[in-house]
Amino acid sequence: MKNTNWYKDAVIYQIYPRSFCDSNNDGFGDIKGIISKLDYLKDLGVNCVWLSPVYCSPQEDNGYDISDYYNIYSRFGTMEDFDVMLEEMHKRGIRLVMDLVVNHTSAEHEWFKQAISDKNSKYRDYYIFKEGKKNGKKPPNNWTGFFGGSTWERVDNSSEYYLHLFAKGQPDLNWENPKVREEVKNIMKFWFDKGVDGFRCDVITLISKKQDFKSRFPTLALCGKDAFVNGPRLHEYLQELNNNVISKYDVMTVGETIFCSIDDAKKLVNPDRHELTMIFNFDHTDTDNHMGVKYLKKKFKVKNLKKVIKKWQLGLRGCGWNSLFIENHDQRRSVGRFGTCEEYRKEGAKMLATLYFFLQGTPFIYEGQEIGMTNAHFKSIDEIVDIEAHNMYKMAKSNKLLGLLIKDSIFDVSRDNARTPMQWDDTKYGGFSTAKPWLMVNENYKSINTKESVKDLDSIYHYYQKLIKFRIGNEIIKNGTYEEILPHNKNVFAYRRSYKGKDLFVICSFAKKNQKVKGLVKYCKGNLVVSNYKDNLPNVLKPYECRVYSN
Ligand code: TEU
Repeated sequence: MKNTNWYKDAVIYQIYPRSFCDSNNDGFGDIKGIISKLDYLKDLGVNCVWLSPVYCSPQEDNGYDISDYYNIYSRFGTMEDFDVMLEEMHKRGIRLVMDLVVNHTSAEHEWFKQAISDKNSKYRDYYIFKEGKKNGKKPPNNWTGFFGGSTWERVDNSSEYYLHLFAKGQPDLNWENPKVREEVKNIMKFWFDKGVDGFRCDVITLISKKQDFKSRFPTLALCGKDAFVNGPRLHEYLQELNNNVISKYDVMTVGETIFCSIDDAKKLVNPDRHELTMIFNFDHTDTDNHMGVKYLKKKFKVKNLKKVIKKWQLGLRGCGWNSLFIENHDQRRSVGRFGTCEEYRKEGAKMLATLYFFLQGTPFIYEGQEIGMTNAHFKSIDEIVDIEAHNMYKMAKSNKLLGLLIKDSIFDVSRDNARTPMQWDDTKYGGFSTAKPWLMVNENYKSINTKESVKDLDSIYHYYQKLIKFRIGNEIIKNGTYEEILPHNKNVFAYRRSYKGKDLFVICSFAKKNQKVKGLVKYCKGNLVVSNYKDNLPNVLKPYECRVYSN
């Protein structure tokens, strides 16, 4: 099947179904709710949706723990609802990318139920069971997982353990087993045959594990990481999926690849290698934490962001395609992050939007980002639902050192900051539902909501609409070179995109106050494409000011 590279002109909107829109007022978002907002997405201008998991799941990790890959979780709706949603999306020229979570299943999946109840089950080898040490009193090794704690759970009445890099309810699949790979191919074919346009592949670089399963030198977090990140057979597995399934459809795949170097990425997204279309790398979202662990906060510096953006813009040029994002369901909101503040919410949100929307790659917008939704400022752990934050909270309480390191960041960086219900209007629960939602609504919904944003022509919503319109089909943004300008200015991030003699100058200030920028006028020539201020001073940038000139 000829791949039309449609993703190069895509602007993708991520929907977190639990928090988007509740049509049957049970306090939980659903598919009919999504259908009711498709015209809103059409008007915004996006032409593709990434839908976080809607499959059957006990929801221990909000759907990233799947118990049946071929059916829809009842609180989200039915397969009929799904088919209507897909048809209504395609009618509006909106493609659909689903979430493929196949590093692990739910412990409620029939495969795992049989695997754990019968040592001789054919499904036992679908997972990773290992003999524990000291007759099972101790786990097979000292690996530690993404939600904290050991990656091993002991099997009842046995000296064996099973591997789970995330929650106990998310046992890892054994990709060494060709039957497991066949299962994954069948799942992908099922949804592609339904007309789905692609997959976001959850923690896809964890599927291959080094088979020694030996303990590693102890580390503060993710001990054993070298054994389960970018494992030895990763590329072989991805090429098998691509050759057998993905290449047969005009679809895209975006892999979630934590701890991924540029060299790793080149292997993963080089079209000649037939693996993935693009990846999500987290170098830019790790500019305000230590070791890629969001709970170990670090002061954000513009120079670090400049460095990683330049690395990826130049590094993948001609050998791969970047994804571009500043928010998702695992990251706290960008307003108040990356050097911005809530005092300048509008200016800061528009500046960050401008910064990443003129880069080469496919931009993603996370639900609520287009209206500048903010973090929730949780005051107690009881307000939080996310398993990761609860685990961190327990660990901080039981481990003094860890407590010292992370206790003040848990509420700030918790993933639930991104998962508060979508704010549609100023009615109760922000118009998300008429029933009490599964997670608290951000108390600022009366002033920050889509109804207000659509009415206010100077809103962040209309600014994104303008950026999307300008960028789709723009050859300079799509194919132009990337060159940093004003590299030494520690408060200004600026770059030039050039293509066939045409330029775009993108200038973004990260300063909370006016700042004189020597040599700025040199770049302020041609048409002013966008700015987050109505009037601009020659050599001065106002707080979080951004401008784009084309000539
Ligand atoms: O996230 C993987 C992942 O890297 C995040 O868990 C991240 O490491 C974590 O938030 C660090 O703080 C994917 C999904 O996006 C996430 O929602 C799931 O919880 C996870 O995989 C397991 O499926």
